[in-house]
Amino acid sequence: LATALSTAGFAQDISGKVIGFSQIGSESGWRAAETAVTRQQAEERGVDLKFADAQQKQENQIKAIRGFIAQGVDAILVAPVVATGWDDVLAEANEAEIPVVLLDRGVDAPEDLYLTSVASDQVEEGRVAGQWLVDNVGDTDCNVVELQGTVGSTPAINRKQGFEEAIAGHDNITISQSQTGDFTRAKGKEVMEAFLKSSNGGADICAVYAHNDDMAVGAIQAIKDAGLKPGTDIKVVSIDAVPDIFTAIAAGEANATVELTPNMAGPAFDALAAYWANGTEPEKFIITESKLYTAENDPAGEYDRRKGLGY
Ligand code: GYE
Repeated sequence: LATALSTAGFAQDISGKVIGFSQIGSESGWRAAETAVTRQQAEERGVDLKFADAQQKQENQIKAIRGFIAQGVDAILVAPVVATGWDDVLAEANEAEIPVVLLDRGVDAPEDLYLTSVASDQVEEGRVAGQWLVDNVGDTDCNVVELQGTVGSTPAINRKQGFEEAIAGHDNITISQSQTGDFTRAKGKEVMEAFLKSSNGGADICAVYAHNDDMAVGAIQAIKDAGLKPGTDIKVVSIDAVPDIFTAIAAGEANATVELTPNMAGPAFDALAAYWANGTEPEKFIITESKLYTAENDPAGEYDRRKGLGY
């Protein structure tokens, strides 16, 4: 079978490899799907996946990675919760000659300390979301409230930057309030409630930009509780493309989302397979696609399609 797969142009056989995965936690629907897809990809390839849930804490991730090094795993996948503070533990893996692949978030560390990074272009995601707003508010004045992701994480930093780039030069669009909702539904709702209170009950808010769909779903609930119509009175644009946002889009309660695939492990395993087979160094950054979805893209169909993708 392995030969058949490689002659067909698929990845080389990596069955029997032991690979540690330090996952952040399960703060969002997207992350839960990423975990499910990673397990599925590992199983299909006969990889023995050692899974460690860090419950949102970098110290737990560092501990897990040190544990993987001590066990002598063949490779380590890590979704780094924040960007900084990884140099030492990555150097330890490097020293032990264990390749490390970053999944879905980046780090502020020398590039030679990891084999490759599989992630979306998060600045581009912010730009796509911002451009959607630019294209949909016309010349009217628009105060945007922003729900940021986890403080210090690359998706929060980059999605903010990309959105700001897209609205730059459009003086009618202003970010009036911006705060972290930690990528969770509960926090998104709570912060949105505070935004609504300090914005004339929401009358002064034209749109909410959430760094992920879960926070947008929380915000939608807060907007409804305040007696306003999400999607109409307050536009809602976010990132991830999880099933629940398609339900909201279908109901007219959310306007747009930017998709990133939960299958970051597939390209990671492919890169490791090629590296082990013949020493091929992968690209340092393997970038997945960022696609915009609105009510025009068959939200009900997209919901169904995602339900088959590990969500
Ligand atoms: O968009 C969000 C999650 O790091 C790209 O983390 C990932 C982000 C994703 O919690 O929902």
